[in-house]
Amino acid sequence: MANEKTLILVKPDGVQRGIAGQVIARLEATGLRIAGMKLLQISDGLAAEHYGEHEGKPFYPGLVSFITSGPVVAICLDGPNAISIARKVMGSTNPAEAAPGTVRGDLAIDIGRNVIHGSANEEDAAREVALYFSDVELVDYARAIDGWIVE
Ligand code: DAT
Ligand code: MG
Repeated sequence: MANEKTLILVKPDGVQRGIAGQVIARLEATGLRIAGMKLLQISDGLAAEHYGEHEGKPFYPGLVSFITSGPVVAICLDGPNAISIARKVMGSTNPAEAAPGTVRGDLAIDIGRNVIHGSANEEDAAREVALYFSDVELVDYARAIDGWIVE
């Protein structure tokens, strides 16, 4: 099992709606470990760095204005297959197609207000974690319960 770190954002809609705790609880309940977490307001510059791959697409201006419209909760999750496990908990990008039981399937209805971001692959995860967290903000620690989560 590959140990990975991934970057999660509870987007401004999730914070404004008061469901950040629910989203975090679903991720925590997988057994993945929270390595870093903070509330911040994303600047235009950080939004452009984060979503550079989408620059030029029709939805890009709306995406940047949305992600900078209020605070987000940034979380770094750590554990075996953290990237794909977090993506599974998130559900498909479009909430209308996201499976029940996923964050987007259960808590959202619009692709432009889909509550959560999660890194898509190892390269994105490394880049995105470094965008939001410095080394000292990422904590490596053991949990007494770890042996009940990973064999
Ligand atoms: P994901 O967030 O699932 O990784 P993505 O990287 O393709 O999806 O897109 C980033 C965000 O941009 C996505 O969460 C919502 C928005 N978005 C993507 N496609 C869109 C579209 N066709 N219309 C409006 N917003 C879109
Ligand atoms: Mg993406």
